[in-house]
Amino acid sequence: MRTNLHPKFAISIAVALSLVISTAQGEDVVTFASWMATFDFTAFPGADLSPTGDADGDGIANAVEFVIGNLPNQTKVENLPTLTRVTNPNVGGTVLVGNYLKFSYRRSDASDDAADISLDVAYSRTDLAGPWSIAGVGEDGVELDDTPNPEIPGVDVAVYIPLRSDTKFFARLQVTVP
Ligand SMILES: [Ca+2]
Ligand SMILES: [Ca+2]
Repeated sequence: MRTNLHPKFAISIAVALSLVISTAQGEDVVTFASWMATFDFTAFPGADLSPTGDADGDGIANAVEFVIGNLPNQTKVENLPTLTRVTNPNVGGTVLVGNYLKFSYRRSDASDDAADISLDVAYSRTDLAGPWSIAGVGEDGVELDDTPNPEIPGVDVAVYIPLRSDTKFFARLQVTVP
């Protein structure tokens, strides 16, 4: 997805979803697998129920559906992260002076509780191929805000990354599952 938000500045932005598989093992009761087990997949015989699988064929991997509060057995493209350009954003009562890229995504409480799901926001000022930086609050001027979203239930997270002399900017949500 690439959108020219402000042609005057010729900023091009892109949002991507990526999935990283690691060998770490979680021990909490809530896991990706236990979440998947709560859904009926009879409408999708032979569906790939793994974290990287896309059981309902909507292009969103099962683990990402978990994170953003979507349904892994409903073929619907919705609630994807967004990236917008903002100026002097008010973040939790503090005005951040200057131009920022605001990366917004949904985080379900269930996925936050799951021991085997971790999440990073990564961004690149260079290219979709990277190098990617992991957004950390207070690092590189990055700030974060979140507000409850009872619909998921979970939170809507906004990550603010200062815009420098960038002509391109890319951000992505990285979901890591064992
Ligand atoms: Ca899917
Ligand atoms: Ca879905």
